[in-house]
Amino acid sequence: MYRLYVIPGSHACRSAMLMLEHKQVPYRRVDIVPLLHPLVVRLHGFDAGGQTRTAGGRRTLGLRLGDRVGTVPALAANGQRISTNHGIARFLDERHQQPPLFPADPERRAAVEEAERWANETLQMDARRIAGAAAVRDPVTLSRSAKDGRLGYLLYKRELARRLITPRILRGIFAAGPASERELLAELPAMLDRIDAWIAEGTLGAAQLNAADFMVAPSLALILYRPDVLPLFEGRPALELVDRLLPEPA
Ligand SMILES: N[C@@H](CCC(=O)N[C@@H](CS)C(=O)NCC(=O)O)C(=O)O
Repeated sequence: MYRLYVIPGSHACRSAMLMLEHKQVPYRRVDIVPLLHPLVVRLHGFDAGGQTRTAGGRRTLGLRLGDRVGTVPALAANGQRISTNHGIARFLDERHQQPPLFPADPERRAAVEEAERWANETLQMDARRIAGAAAVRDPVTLSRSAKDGRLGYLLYKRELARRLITPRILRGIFAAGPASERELLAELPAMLDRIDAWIAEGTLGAAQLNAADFMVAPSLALILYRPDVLPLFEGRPALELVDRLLPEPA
């Protein structure tokens, strides 16, 4: 059986979980303690798939280390080791053709790949930094709201660990903080407009979901751990997409 290495509550990891569930491929989820995850996946034979992540245009030491050592999600599949959602999506589509993660029509596939690329390179990091800025500014409130939600608890089960460790990770590795928060929040409506436009043209949120849907929805779900941003989402197709894939727990 496949094994998927994740850290709890990670939006990036939830993308891979959604893709495996879409394919109805049985898998065992292996939770790693956050911060140890680059090392643990490395010891299991993974690398970081050659990515070069940036946060606000910066390659922090943490990002450089992670890109050298390993990232999650990481999929172990009968002796093969597949890193990154980009790799996992393509591996799954090759091995398990139905239902597909990418449209067969080349033009539609290119549109989905463009949305997937933006979700991977821009939205995934911005989502961390938007939620992260709130954690840095007010660790007590965010550690409480991160107790559960669309992605489950975020990173650490214990509130004290969420309060003490999470803001340090977000500030140190992902350069989250007050200066970038203003900028990112100002850009958020335009980001949501972009997603709504993709939904309107059928690239996202169609009857047949695709890899880009599974990349976009978890990042929006992470942003929504901040209740103050909800008014920006209200009435938008982007919110319907998150509600469809990752409903708020009752
Ligand atoms: N964009 C990649 C990267 C995923 C990613 O950045 N994962 C984070 C956890 S949410 C990670 O493993 N970080 C390790 C580090 O930065 O050291 C993907 O979607 O697979």
